[in-house]
Amino acid sequence: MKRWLHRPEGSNWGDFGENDQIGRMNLVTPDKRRRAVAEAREGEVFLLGLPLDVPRTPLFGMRAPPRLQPTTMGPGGRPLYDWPLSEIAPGATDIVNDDQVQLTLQYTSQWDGLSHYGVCFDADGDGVAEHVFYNGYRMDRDFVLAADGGACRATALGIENMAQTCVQGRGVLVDVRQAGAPPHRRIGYAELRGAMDAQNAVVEEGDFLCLYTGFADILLRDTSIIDQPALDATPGLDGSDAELLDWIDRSGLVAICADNVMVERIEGIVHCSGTAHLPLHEHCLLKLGIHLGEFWWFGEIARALAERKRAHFLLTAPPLNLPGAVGSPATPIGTI
Ligand code: UVW
Repeated sequence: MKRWLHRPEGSNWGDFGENDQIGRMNLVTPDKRRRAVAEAREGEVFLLGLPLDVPRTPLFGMRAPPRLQPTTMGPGGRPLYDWPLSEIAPGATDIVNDDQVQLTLQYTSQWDGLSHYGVCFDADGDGVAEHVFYNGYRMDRDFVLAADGGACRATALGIENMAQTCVQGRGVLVDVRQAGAPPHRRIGYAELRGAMDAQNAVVEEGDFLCLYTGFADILLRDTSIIDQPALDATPGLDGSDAELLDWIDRSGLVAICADNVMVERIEGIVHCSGTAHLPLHEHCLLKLGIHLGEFWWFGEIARALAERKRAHFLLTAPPLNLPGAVGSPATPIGTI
């Protein structure tokens, strides 16, 4: 079914099929995975995710740390911690703990799914802007939205579509800790290209670009200094740089994963008068179906790759296979 008449300028809607829900992940072919596996030369592994309960920035205060509780059983809601199985199997010696969690899916290391971010755009040409997402999926048709704050879900573009691809490919680490001029540390194409060339980092079709900004290192060291000046001092991609957006399009990269808050830099709350507040989100998630990874951690793998004068590694980073979710925690693994 064709769900749009006009697609946003510069978008690839329809190019992977009218019903496509994984965007650029289509470009991670078996050949690309074999090329990625060849980068696992030593078998050294690195965890590229932060703990899911790491104290984080006050930005997006609605995202709460995980709350763990035991599951319960029976009429009184008896917590199943230190639960002797002799209760159900007389004489048994086993003890069981069983738990559940209230989990904000985008609290720390995470994937933004393609249903996470959309824009107001007149895709059906009736003169009225709809709330649209990648490939023309729409808020009014492709989401269940409970008015009372009850159950919500994406019935298209849910994170389970990404999970089906298994999310394994070649990661390309680019250290941009020194890139971008203060005070705002914006990384446009020139800065990114300079860092890539200096580090022999080559991005080809099907690759996952991993940006090491140093933000997560600060977060792990001392969360009390993660205030606005600290946020300002760490670099982020400049979504207003047309050359950068054009390169992202032409490169064939499938995802951008960063260790900072939003991948891109924003200057607090600004009035945009008819344009997107998050232009890199718009370009990647909405127009091109490029997933964004945020709050990852590259400290150790970056050191190991730099020692070896390498930039490429095998990345394995599936999201939760949670149907209907718009994002997911990530526990990415890098193998060198
Ligand atoms: C928003 O887009 C609001 O958040 P995130 O940085 O998680 O994508």
